[in-house]
Amino acid sequence: MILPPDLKNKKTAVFGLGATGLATAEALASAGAQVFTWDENASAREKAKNTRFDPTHPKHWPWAELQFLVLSPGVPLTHPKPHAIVRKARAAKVRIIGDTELFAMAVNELPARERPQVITITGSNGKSTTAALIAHILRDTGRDVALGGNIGAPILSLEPIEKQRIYVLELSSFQLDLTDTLRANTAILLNITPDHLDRHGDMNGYAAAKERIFHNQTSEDLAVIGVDDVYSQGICAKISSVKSAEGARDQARVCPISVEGALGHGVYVLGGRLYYDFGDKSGEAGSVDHIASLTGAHNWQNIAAALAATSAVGVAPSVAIKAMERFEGLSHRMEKITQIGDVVYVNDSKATNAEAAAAALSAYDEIFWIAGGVMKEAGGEEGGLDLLKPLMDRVRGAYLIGDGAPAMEAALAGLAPSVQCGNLAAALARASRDARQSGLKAPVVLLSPACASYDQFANFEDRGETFRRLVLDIAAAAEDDENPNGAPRGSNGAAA
Ligand code: UMA
Ligand code: ADP
Repeated sequence: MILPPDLKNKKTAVFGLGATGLATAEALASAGAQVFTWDENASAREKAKNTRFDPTHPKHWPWAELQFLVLSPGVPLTHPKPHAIVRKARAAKVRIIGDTELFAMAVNELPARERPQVITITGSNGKSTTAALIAHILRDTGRDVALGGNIGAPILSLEPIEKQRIYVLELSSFQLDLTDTLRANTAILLNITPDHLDRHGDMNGYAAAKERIFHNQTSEDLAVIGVDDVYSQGICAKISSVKSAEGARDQARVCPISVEGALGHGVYVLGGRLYYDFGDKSGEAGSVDHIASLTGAHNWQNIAAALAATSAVGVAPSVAIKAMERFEGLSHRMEKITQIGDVVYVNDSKATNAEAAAAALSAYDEIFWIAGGVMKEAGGEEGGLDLLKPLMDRVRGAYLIGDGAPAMEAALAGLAPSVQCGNLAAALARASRDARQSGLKAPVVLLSPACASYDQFANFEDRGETFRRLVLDIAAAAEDDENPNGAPRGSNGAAA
């Protein structure tokens, strides 16, 4: 656990008792604070009842004495409108922070020589993959690493702060909005494409939240910035120009990354090969198009960022590439579940927006595509479907589910054969049958929804796990068909 600075006998409040809130309440109490908690959901409150965090309605909190209010990232800070608790805290002049800020306070109070290295990662897509990849490379090369943040483990639940430990933190735009003093030794912005616009108002608000990842950096620090989209390019240009215009100003070194063209300075991928130029050293790190867990050009962006970040803590590029070859990948991101006959089944449930689904659709040629759910606002056409239209020549069938199915079917009319299937089980059954009967050489049944999951599932993990279970049922049934008498099988899986 990471303890915030001493809070003995201080009063604090935590709103939201999910993963973040519970870990925060523990950490605050361990730092000596009295903690007032609340959650709007009765079952979340029930879980905390009769513990030392027994929830108290905010109307009974000692607002005049609160040091701060720790807000969970899922609670609206500004849009669609500030949550009532936010308005109440502002009226009472109580500082609103997130768990990331408590981590920052804990690091900032240490003398410079005792501070650990902090690597932060944000972006619309690729954050978890990049964070996990960096943690993997660093562990593979013998470093002590703590990985957490939006990827799942709440920041304050990580291993205590030690100088030699490297903290690799995935940060969402929600978490960035709730920290003011975090300084990353290396901060990474991968990309900015439409997502979470309901929470940030518009693209400018969303990009401004992402840009916060570079706040408080100094000339000793590194800003790694993807330059393949206009919003990230703008941020890169802004940070770089401050540096050149006001040479003396304390500003991070900038390392641009691209998978769309060569760069004079930075890290880029061309034709599946990774190149770097850090000023003091440059060269080719090696080929990256053979790493099975990092398929698709979008993953090259994650690879480039990981190379820049790990180089900054002394890992040689060629060593980093070798370590990447041993990366196993994350579940629900273009994860191959199995192959039945010629048909490959891929779980990309984490593709909750159009950009992520476009990345997956670009990676295969004969696709039986399962998509749909809750469409995201995309600052233009609903759900960002315009982006997907040029990829429909790869789609042999679109099997649509959930709330977004009618709109998706209308948008895809004439571009790909599509059918509304209602739920995932029905969509998978049809996609699987069509793929098997297609006679194509390498058909792929791909779950890459381009939508959020909460109309039919608890979250993207639940959707991905349901897909996995259903696919494995199909595999078992196929095996029974092949081997109806249950004859024993050899150790290689072939019928004995
Ligand atoms: N709650 C309220 N009122 C509200 C909103 C929420 O009372 O208006 C309560 C809920 O009833 C619930 C709790 O707050 O009990 C949930 O809090 P939360 O939504 O902030 O979720 P946590 O469980 O704390 O998880 C958060 C991140 N969730 C969000 O940002 C929505 C997790 O990222 C993260 O892994 C975790 O902290 C640890 O850092 C998830 C996510 O969906 C994976 N992130 C978004 C994304 O990746 O797109 C940003
Ligand atoms: P995040 O944590 O930002 O949501 P993930 O690494 O979990 O990112 O990947 C989410 C989805 O985006 C997956 O469907 C994955 O295939 C796709 N994806 C991963 N990296 C990128 C990238 N750099 N650009 C676009 N899409 C990506």
